[in-house]
Amino acid sequence: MKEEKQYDLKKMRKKLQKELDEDRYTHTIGVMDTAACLAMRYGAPLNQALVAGLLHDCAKCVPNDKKLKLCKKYRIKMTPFELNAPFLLHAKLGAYLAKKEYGVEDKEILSAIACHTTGKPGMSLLDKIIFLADYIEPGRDKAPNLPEIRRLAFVDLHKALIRVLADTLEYLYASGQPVDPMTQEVLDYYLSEEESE
Ligand code: DGI
Ligand code: FE
Ligand code: FE
Repeated sequence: MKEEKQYDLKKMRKKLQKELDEDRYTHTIGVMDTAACLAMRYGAPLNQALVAGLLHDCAKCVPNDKKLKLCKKYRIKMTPFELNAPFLLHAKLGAYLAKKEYGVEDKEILSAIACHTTGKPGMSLLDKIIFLADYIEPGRDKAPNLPEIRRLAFVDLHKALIRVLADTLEYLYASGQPVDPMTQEVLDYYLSEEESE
């Protein structure tokens, strides 16, 4: 078996704490711990889950105009939707910063960070773990059905993923927020995957 790369999590945490406000940092630690639990449950590499969980929101506290500026500067591909909803860019920009500022080269970790907000079709196990951990970490309290989804996440990862995608879309439509076509595409992808099983 390939040996897992050891990251200096303590050093990463220190650096990250300077970039995030207190609530976001607390959320981040919740995601890191929850991702580790899910990795234990589903047999994903623990170190990847810890690092991806820790860094998934590393670009969250960058002001939106600066997110756009940095994405342009670093030639990160932006969709027309993201240009109008730059808060979504914290995921892609976060993956870039994880590499540039925190020295993470692992493409699987960078992918999980990049797709943690909308998801993407064909997510890896690690992508799914970070996506779910972000939604169910202990500090979250606003989403509906949290107790059920928290339980489901440890029983059936796939079903939990579909619930989170469906609930997120329902919330966005109900509250009149614009929906990234990617968010809808991902739910459709996983629903059709379920049908073909
Ligand atoms: O960064 P976090 O707050 O931890 O969580 P996140 O990265 O999942 O971002 C959360 C928000 O992103 C949540 O309120 C739902 C929202 N979101 C996901 N897909 C879309 C979206 N918001 C809009 N407007 N459109 C989307 O398609
Ligand atoms: Fe996020
Ligand atoms: Fe988050």
